[in-house]
Amino acid sequence: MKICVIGLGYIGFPTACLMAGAGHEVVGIDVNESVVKRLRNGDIHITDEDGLGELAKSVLANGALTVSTAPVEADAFIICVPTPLRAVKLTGDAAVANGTTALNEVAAGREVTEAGSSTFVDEASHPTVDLTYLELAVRSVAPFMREGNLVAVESTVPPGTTEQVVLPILEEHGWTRDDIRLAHAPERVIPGAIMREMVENDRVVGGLTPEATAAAGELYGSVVEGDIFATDATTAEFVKLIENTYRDVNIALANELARVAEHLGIDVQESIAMANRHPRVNILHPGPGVGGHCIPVDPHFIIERAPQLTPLMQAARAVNEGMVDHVVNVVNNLAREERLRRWVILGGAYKANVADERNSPSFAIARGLMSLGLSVSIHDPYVERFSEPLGSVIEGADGLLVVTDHTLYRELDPGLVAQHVERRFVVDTRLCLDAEKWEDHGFVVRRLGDGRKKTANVLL
Ligand code: SAJ
Repeated sequence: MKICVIGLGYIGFPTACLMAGAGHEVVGIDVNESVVKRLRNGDIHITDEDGLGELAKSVLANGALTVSTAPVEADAFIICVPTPLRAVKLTGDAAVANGTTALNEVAAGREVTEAGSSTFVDEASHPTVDLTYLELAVRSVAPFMREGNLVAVESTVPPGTTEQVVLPILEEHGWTRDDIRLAHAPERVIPGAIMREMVENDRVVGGLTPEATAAAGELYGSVVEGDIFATDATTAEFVKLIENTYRDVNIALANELARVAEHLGIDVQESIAMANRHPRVNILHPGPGVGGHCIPVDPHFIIERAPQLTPLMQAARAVNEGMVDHVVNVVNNLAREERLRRWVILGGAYKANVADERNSPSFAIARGLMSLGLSVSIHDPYVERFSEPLGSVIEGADGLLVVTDHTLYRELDPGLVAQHVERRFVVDTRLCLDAEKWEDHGFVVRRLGDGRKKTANVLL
């Protein structure tokens, strides 16, 4: 089968490689000319996913995967472009509009205002999906389509988007839902283990017609070893969103418990570990906030469709976003008490052992600390611009703040660190350091959610 994959990012590129490795003829499309140029030279632009580099090099070398900046005719089009958030200012009637209205307004190109990822949901302003890239992608492939072609939308979208936004664009080009195959086929792979999960995970596919669902199931069946579950497009969209929303709410519970534990003089890590020994309890880990391009974003795609019906999801978002301020306060209080001016944040990536820094809490924390007059540097072995040798970055530091639990930091030798720093203070927001070991080397260790030590004045 000839497949055109639109968008060669963290999802589209591995998908293109796997499809090419499975014997399909694949053309990968990206509007970013430098990515296309690099790939044409065999230079793989995503370097932190095990197994991707080898496969990519081989399918590019044998011609199973070619890359271009413009679509070509194909049997199937897989769309993997970003669907970020932006805020729509709602006024008058629109302020009480339900999600359908908001979605349609965005789809119709209504004027919007830019918003950062940390926008709070309130009555006047809901962060909503920005479907610009998806719309452009669909418009770009429409002229290359033939009857019976499959369009599989992988991008995460609010429920109803495939039917209410994608289909109308194709209809403008003369297609109906019956003479093409249009489906939503959400990805659900975890960054850091994409190549394994893309093959092993179960998959949900939902078409606008039974024929579209079957066509999508057949396409993904050629690379997926997990089970493929068939449904309608809107359910498939919803399933994807509730997976990430479940995780966001669970992490918010852990974060709220961390703050309660600080207040009550309890250690949250020990408490959660014990509670999780119950056969039906699985509380996730507290931390400095929820980063990445999925979990902090996806709940908003449900919230925007049903703002009045989602107080729990909105509260979870606010709790997780509030962790940045909490960490800033903890560090600031400690810094004032102990006169610690020079801080080094360990970790710029949004989570352990990846290079992805999108929506990482590190930057919001760094900005918060700098606005309070502290000096801040960031180190990260995975993020090129922060990857100077750790020893030189922490040289003369007064305090270390662990924001990302990279294995390198978990395994740091406090004895070696002590040789570089000026003062021995460390704040661990990931609960990933062996506190006793660090204390043995003379460090004062502050751990998120640890209220047992007499640090309430510092932590609250
Ligand atoms: N985090 C915590 N505590 C935890 C787990 C995570 O604070 O216990 C933080 C992480 O540090 C990170 C953020 O949450 O900042 C998100 O990380 P993650 O590992 O939970 O998830 P992602 O964003 O890397 O990938 C998620 C996955 N979704 C689920 O596990 C339900 C993945 O399967 C999805 O495919 C992906 O979103 C996506 O593309 O939607």
